[in-house]
Amino acid sequence: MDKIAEKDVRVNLIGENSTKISLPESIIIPKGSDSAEFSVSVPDDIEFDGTESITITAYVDGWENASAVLNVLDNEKALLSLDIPKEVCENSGNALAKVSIGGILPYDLEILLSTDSPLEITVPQSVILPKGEMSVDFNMGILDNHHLLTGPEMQKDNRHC
Ligand SMILES: [Ca+2]
Ligand SMILES: [Ca+2]
Repeated sequence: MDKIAEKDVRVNLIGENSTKISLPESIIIPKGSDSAEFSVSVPDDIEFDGTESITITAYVDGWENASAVLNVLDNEKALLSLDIPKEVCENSGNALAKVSIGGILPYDLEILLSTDSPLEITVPQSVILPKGEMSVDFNMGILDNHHLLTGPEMQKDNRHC
């Protein structure tokens, strides 16, 4: 306010997007004061939703409204993580694997997969992570190549199934 309140003044507050922030419905500017503080709480969600600009409006009946914009930044990180068994037997046929993201998306996400040993392990070219999900399972094919390691490779790791 540009002058001191002569009596308590109730100021109504409206946030444009009530799912991103919550704030008191109203605050009181006490008599003899020209301002009052209020706090805005910002819940942590799990959606990849980017920065949202939220207009907060303060109004008192018969007065001119005041508005200000608050930018709420997203804290979800664009990271993938992959869960696969640490070891599998050559003849085990297949193994379950899982790829996860650190939040949820409002659309299906195609995740591309590849392996550097296509003669030993096959993976689908891609998997679809459905919207709203944080992970998707897929099968890795484990191929039996009938090769026996010899020489230095044999000494490096000679465990068997
Ligand atoms: Ca979050
Ligand atoms: Ca978010």
